[in-house]
Amino acid sequence: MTLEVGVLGYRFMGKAHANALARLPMFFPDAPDIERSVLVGRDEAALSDAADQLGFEEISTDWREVVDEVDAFYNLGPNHVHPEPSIAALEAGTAVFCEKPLAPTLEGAESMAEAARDADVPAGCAFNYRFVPAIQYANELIEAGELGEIRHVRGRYLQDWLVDPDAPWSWRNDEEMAGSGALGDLGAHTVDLLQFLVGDITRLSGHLRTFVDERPVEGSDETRPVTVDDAYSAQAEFEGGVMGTLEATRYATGHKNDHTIEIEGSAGSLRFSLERLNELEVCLEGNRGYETVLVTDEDDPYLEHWWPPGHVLGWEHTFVHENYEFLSAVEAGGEYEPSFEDGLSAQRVLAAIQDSDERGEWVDLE
Ligand code: SOE
Repeated sequence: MTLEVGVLGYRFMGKAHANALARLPMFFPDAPDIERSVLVGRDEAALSDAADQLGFEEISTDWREVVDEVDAFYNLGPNHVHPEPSIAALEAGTAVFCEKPLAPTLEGAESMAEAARDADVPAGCAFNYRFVPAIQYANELIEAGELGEIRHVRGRYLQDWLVDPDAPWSWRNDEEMAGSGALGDLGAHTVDLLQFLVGDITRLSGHLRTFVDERPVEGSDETRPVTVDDAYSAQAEFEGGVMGTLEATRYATGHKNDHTIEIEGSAGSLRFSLERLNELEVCLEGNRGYETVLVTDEDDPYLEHWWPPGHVLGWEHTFVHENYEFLSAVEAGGEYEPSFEDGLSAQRVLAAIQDSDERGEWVDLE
């Protein structure tokens, strides 16, 4: 069986997923056969160039024509485009893979999760960082009880692309289109990773801040308002009383894409940094401090598909791994995680952080 894949979006995420789809037959021979069938966008000329470059057979400027024609629909557009086409695809019985955050608003995410519950096909939220081999290894250590009882978690995601007040306005600065700023764009990753590794957040206190209120529109004299946060921080309690702190910003000068996770338990601890994604720092019982484990052995998660030990992987491989799992679930008619339910769970946390910031008090999650 060949799975026909339709992809909405051809910029950053469109390229990351198209690259993954192209790598699958080369490196994951047991992955389902796929066809990069149709690329969806609005600007016909740009779309046509992108389709040639990314290896798609056809283009369409109307997602309505595509959602029930393909076996899997990838929604890689800006956040405000996530709900409607994804719900339409699920209602047509087409599997959906949607970028994070699941939606700009909690209501949007709830409708998407409801459509996913009613559908008989996988609905995945593309939290690609779960598929870093070192993160999968960290999860194995935690599940095997190597850290003992977990007490503390810390997650921070630091970028600096908005430090310059003249950096141009984009949809990522707009509440209608993005929902939130650093919170949804970066915080969604941290929330998902920590909930994946440690368990659900049960209550939290959040803080948001916008540092620059308007930005220039590229190629014009106009400026537009920034209506989302530039940074957030939160204190959170996880299931079992685990204490957590989370933060993200687009103003951390010198930090390009710096996502770090730290977890300490009664028997051991671990640290992960996306900037050194082939490594996991671990301190296990009996250790006097941390040791750095290179997670590139053949028996490490996904590594048998790639290069000999020590021949490191990069950011793009996380997309190959998630596409492999998602498309395998589509072919088998099975479950895929992270699902829309996981996307909704992260969205509830994002909404609670906003709510807490507005109310100036701790907020409980149900
Ligand atoms: C931009 O801030 C961005 O590309 C995010 O949208 C991605 O989700 C993250 O992985 C890297 O940074």
